[in-house]
Amino acid sequence: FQILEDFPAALESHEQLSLVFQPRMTFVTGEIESAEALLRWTHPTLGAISPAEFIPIVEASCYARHLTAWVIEHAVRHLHQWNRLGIRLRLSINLSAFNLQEPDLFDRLFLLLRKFGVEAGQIEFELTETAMMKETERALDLLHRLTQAGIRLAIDDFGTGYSSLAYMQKLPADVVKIDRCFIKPMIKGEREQVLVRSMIDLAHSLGYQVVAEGVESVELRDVLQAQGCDELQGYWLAKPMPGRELLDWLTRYD
Ligand code: G
Ligand code: G
Ligand code: MN
Ligand code: NA
Repeated sequence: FQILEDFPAALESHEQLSLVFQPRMTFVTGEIESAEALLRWTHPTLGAISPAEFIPIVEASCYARHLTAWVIEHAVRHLHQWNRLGIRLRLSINLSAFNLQEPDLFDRLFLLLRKFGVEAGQIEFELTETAMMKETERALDLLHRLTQAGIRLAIDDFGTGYSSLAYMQKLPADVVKIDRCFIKPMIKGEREQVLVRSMIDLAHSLGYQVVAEGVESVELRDVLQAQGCDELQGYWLAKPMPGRELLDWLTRYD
């Protein structure tokens, strides 16, 4: 089995690829305002293939733009359905550095938004620091056009990549997602907590909202709330789930 040989068929099939959604909670209100869309691949003979395995391979290939186009289209279709049910959510979509080089990503996105009656503010793109720092004129230009058009940008896996603080100041992002490798160790002690508190303060002072990723316990939730973190995502709140389950989950959550 070779990922790049089988992926084109997955793109064409209506059964193999799917999205799951992991909700995000706002601390001050307790409300669920957004969810992260995550891609899943169920191979016809091999079953579930780990995204950590196939996504990096597909992303480094000529299918990177097809993968992202598939995810964006299906995310927008879900938002359209939920809007019609009166459920207003924002979806976070992961992009890779390669996607920032696509000349038509912006136009295709806005065609879809118009077609499905979804507002720009209902879309957030997540990019790792390293992807954002691939500072080509074209990438920066796209990021600026997206934010000016009302799309939100999040810096994903914050703290794990190549981050230049000088450069961070220039990025047109709205949100910083602190990577779960900083969150989990906070149960160990003071130093680990001070580190995260400093990251939150730094992000706030640069004007970003802060999301903590990988929150798995109520103890961590309490510490992060006391530290002034804005939003939380993680197994303590909910695991990623299919769209139908998310609707049931939201009803129970209310
Ligand atoms: O879904 P899971 O948490 O197992 O994801 C594993 C990795 O795959 C994460 O780094 C996540 O960001 C990435 N990932 C999941 N879905 C997508 C997607 O639609 N596009 C891209 N580029 N990455 C994704
Ligand atoms: O790189 P990115 O942040 O996009 O990765 C998202 C991945 O993190 C998804 O694969 C999701 O399944 C995983 N994830 C989400 N919440 C938790 C959590 O609380 N603990 C762990 N270990 N993984 C999580
Ligand atoms: Mn992400
Ligand atoms: Na992340």
